[in-house]
Amino acid sequence: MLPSGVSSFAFLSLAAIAKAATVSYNWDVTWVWASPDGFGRPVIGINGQWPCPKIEANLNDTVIVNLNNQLGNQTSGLHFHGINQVNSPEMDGPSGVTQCPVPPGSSVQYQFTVDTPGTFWYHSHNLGQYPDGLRGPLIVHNPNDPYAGQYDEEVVMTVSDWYHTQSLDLMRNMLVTTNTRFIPPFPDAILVNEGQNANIAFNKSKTYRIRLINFSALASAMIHFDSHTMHVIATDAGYIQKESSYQLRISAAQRYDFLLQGSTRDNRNYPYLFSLDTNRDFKNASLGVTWPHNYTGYLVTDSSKPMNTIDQVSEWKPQDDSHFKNYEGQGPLANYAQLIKLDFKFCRDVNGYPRACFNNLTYIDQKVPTLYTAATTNDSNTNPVVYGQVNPFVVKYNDVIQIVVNNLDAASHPFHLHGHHFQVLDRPKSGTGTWPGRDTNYAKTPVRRDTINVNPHSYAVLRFKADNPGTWLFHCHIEWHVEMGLTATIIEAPEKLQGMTFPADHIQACKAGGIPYQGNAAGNTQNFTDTSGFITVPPTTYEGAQYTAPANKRNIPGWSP
Ligand SMILES: *[C@@H]1O[C@H](CO)[C@@H](O)[C@H](O)[C@H]1NC(C)=O
Ligand SMILES: *[C@@H]1O[C@H](CO)[C@@H](O)[C@H](O)[C@H]1NC(C)=O
Ligand SMILES: *[C@@H]1O[C@H](CO)[C@@H](O)[C@H](O)[C@H]1NC(C)=O
Ligand SMILES: *[C@@H]1O[C@H](CO)[C@@H](O)[C@H](O)[C@H]1NC(C)=O
Ligand SMILES: *[C@@H]1O[C@H](CO)[C@@H](O)[C@H](O)[C@H]1NC(C)=O
Ligand SMILES: *[C@@H]1O[C@H](CO)[C@@H](O)[C@H](O)[C@H]1NC(C)=O
Ligand SMILES: *[C@@H]1O[C@H](CO)[C@@H](O)[C@H](O)[C@H]1NC(C)=O
Ligand SMILES: *[C@@H]1O[C@H](CO)[C@@H](O)[C@H](O)[C@H]1NC(C)=O
Ligand SMILES: *[C@@H]1O[C@H](CO)[C@@H](O)[C@H](O)[C@H]1NC(C)=O
Ligand SMILES: [Cu+2]
Repeated sequence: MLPSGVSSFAFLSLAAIAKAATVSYNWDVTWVWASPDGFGRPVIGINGQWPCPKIEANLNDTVIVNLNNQLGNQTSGLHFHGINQVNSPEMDGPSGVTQCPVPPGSSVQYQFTVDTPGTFWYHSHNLGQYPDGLRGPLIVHNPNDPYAGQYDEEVVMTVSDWYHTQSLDLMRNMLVTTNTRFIPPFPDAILVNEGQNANIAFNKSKTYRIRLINFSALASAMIHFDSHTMHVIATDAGYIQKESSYQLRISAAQRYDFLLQGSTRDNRNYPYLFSLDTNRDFKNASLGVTWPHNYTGYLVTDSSKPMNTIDQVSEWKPQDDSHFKNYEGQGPLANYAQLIKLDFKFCRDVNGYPRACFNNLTYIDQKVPTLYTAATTNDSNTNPVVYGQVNPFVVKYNDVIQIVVNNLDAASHPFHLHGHHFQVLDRPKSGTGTWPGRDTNYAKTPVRRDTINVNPHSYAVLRFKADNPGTWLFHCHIEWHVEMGLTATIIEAPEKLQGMTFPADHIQACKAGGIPYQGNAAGNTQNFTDTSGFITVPPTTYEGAQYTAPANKRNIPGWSP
């Protein structure tokens, strides 16, 4: 995309006069050997390379990704995190929701318009696959950026937890009846820019726009730059009124755009510190708070000078991101028509396996992808029964919806909504208890995000307008909790989804995997409310929460059910 040697600034200026274009990527999903922290292991890459490439486009461009699954022994797929897929809900990507998992040897094309500028990412939304490496940045440049002129260059930084064991094995070890305390896998390392050598060439007479993305499966990161204040300008992909932060905490899947202004005080190389937060609640000292994985990188102003000072903070006290203000000064969406209250806690299924529940129900993947059910069940598609136990909530077109998440757990969890950037009306501190049921004292100019960290024993109040027909997941973005079923599905404006059609290659992926793509959750095309054949108990063997290999596919090389 961006030829090397051309600065991002030049790219932006050109973009201002360019008209909407199509950017295309031809990607084979492949196994690659990599050792980002010195420990070698197979990772999932693209076209034989890892880290995965960046997608880069201008506002209103069309992005096309031709995906061919060359893994040989696992299904795949891609989700474009934060892209709302207006008029293209079938391109959202989660397996079992908006498409069938792509079997080895099959291809699908993703095509969508990028109608919101900002910092996004893409990742597999199939099996517990992205912690194995299938993830990358997705940047949408804005020719009319309100902060243009306030920075000279752009830098994309990613941070993530990292595991030495492949996800499938981690998942199988986690989903056992003896895991009575719902313990997730703990990371072996922290990666910055998919490695551990992420110094930034820093010209102290310039200002940099840092686009920070958290690729984590579990951990959040704390961030601090020695002697430099972060001037935050966007959260996820929502512009905010510029605010100075000394420390930030970025949860899995969140993004921050901030400006770092060079300091001309001296010619030091300045360290910065990322600390992985694997604590249940870092604010609660009685829980034994530790910071086992740190990364120190440098803003390098002069590479001949030493890089040996370690950045340290006496205490992590990150800025409260729920107090940021949206750029336009918009108030909360008024007069909400529907309240979706989600009480989250861990739970066990009838076989004693560890699960996560909303309102005492865990998400159970069905036979037919939810969007395909919405499209093919005539006007029964407004009846939540036809979707099975995917925790469906049917909402009406153009209604304002309020989601309340009560986190009854002792750890914080980052919740993500597909298809929308919601307003964060309230997100009180840990230990506050459940939502009191009153709509008072909300943010006056609420921040817009697509992922919000909900504090332990506390809650969050979110609003969005149901103006984007589709089937959109609302889930915890800790990948291990997704696989435990911490997911609900918003069935948005189903009356507008009736009869919608799907690209032939997407249907072909279903056929190749032996998966039904019409009718209710069990594929019944005659009697939509007949629930026989629905999956009502989570599987007891882990073959990927989103995919059960049909019997006739189990002999593909390397597949070990
Ligand atoms: C992008 O598309 C929207 C909606 O069609 C339009 O209002 C806007 O001006 C476009 N922006 C650019 C930079 O092309
Ligand atoms: C740093 O930026 C200034 C202002 O743009 C420029 O004059 C100078 O040459 C740059 N220094 C280096 C080492 O690139
Ligand atoms: C990324 O998000 C995860 C999950 O919330 C968190 O544990 C981790 O610390 C974050 N990483 C960074 C560098 O903020
Ligand atoms: C990581 O950094 C934090 C904050 O400076 C510090 O408290 C902690 O001891 C460090 N951890 C390790 C393993 O060095
Ligand atoms: C979940 O189950 C508990 C215990 O059986 C019950 O007290 C609670 O009301 C249930 N919650 C919902 C939302 O149904
Ligand atoms: C801190 O953790 C302890 C032990 O789990 C718990 O009893 C207490 O309520 C927590 N405090 C807050 C403010 O959440
Ligand atoms: C669904 O609608 C189609 C088109 O109107 C019709 O042919 C079909 O019989 C209907 N199916 C059921 C089960 O009602
Ligand atoms: C559809 O299935 C439901 C549930 O099994 C049953 O009650 C109903 O009678 C069936 N409708 C028809 C038309 O067969
Ligand atoms: C799939 O193949 C890769 C690369 O050979 C291997 O590392 C991985 O363990 C295999 N996975 C399964 C489930 O067989
Ligand atoms: Cu979670």
